Amino acid sequence: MEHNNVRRKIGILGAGTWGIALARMLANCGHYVMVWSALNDEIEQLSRCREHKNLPGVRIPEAIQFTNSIQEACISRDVLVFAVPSPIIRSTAQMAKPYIDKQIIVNVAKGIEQDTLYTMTQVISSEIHHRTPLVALSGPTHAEEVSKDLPTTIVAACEDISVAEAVQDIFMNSCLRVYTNPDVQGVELCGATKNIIALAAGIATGLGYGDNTRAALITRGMAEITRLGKAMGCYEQTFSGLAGIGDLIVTATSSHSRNNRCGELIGKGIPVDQAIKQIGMVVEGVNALPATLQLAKRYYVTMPITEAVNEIINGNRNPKDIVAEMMSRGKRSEVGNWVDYGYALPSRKDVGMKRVITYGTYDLLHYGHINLLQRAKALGDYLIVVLSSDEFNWNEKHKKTYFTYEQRKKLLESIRYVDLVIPEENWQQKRTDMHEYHVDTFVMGDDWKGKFDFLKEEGVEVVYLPRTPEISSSQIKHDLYDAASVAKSQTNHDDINTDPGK
Ligand code: C2G
Repeated sequence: MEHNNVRRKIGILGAGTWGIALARMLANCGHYVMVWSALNDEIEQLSRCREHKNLPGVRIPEAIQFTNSIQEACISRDVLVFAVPSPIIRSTAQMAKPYIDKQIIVNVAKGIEQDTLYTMTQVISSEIHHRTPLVALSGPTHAEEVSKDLPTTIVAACEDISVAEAVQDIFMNSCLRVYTNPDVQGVELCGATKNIIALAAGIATGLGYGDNTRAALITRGMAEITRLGKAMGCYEQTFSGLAGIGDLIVTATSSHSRNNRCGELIGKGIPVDQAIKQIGMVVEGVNALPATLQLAKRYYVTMPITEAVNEIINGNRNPKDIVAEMMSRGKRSEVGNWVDYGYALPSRKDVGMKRVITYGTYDLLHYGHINLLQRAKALGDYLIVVLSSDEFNWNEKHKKTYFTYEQRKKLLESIRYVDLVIPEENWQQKRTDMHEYHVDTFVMGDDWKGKFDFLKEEGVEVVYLPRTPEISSSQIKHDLYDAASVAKSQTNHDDINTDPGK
């Protein structure tokens, strides 16, 4: 196997299929590789037989050392690769912590921790507090094919490009092409959530559906993962890259994929726990469901395929019923905001794009406002904010805003959820606004609950969303005033104390 002449000492934590496939590749590149597992029998068997049960016919190089001592696997290594299943990443990091100092830490486990909602590098970092940023290594990489040296690509994601490039140098060879990416969170989010879509694809196959359905699930599945990633601040390009659509394609279309195979068994009517048992290996898509749904809720993102898989995995719904329900969902535009593409649609009824409107002063913009705007946008495809003019605020609301209308407008237009900002000049304009802007849904915080129900007569949905209780523009002004008063009295006090006349 051709590679550059970098020789490194590498510890692989985890002797599963992927850990062994990586160990074999790295050893064949001349690196010094030691593999650790907590399972003594597994270590003994691998060391003696030099073959992994899930990689039949693949010879494990004699040069690879095996150990059940995590200290031996970590000490004096240049690189440590976390290759254990996602549920034991945290405990493995706790065991390795005493023996970690300058090693580059690479994570290849794919998952999101429930409750903390941490990605795997975040879980490891929360345990070891490493000085060097961690690397997520993820992409369309079936271990079975890597172990046969079939051409493969992968992404080394790290916030520090020099560390990502160091890992690129170590792992790259004539069979594995490594790309770098600074978007660690996006790469790891893809790695975890694509397994859920692969479960869905397998379920569809098990139900007897064909390639069309699988292609639809892959495409719309990637769309919902991308929506979540963008809401979390990830790079959109990551999702159309190797770790995103690349890994989803390979996982959702291949018999190598445990998630795909497990889904197929479930689609054929085998109970979930029996299907997982029959696969005999960790089905990461099942592990990723709770955390992904928690993330979707936190970021107010709809993920219909993920929600459907969750319903099936938790045995609440029959797969066939769910597919029928998904096929009869409300009409949608695939691209969301046609207006962004230069289209001014005369009516929303024809194309199913939902237009949402909300009103407010939005002075001293704060996260309570952002929460409202984020949730309002999640109710449709296009969000119009009708912003109180300076005159309307002064004459009608008796508010003197800190920022002018133009300044407040500029702030709102910079928010990704906001598509259009127009002036609110009087209380009466709402009825005509509903028609002039082809509104489907009117949204306000629930401090206005009931006040605008009359707009239902204009054919729009009226939604009141819970306010963010602890923050308001007036609270900010109040707190700042108090702080200024305390500072002023402190200065006066100091002046008195240092007054030479005293
Ligand atoms: N909001 C919120 N949570 C907060 C503060 C505000 O959800 N902590 C919501 C409000 O309920 C409102 C929007 O953010 O839906 C804008 O709030 P304001 O700027 O205070 O708007 P307001 O002065 O209520 O003007 O015609 C309607 C008026 O223009 C609304």
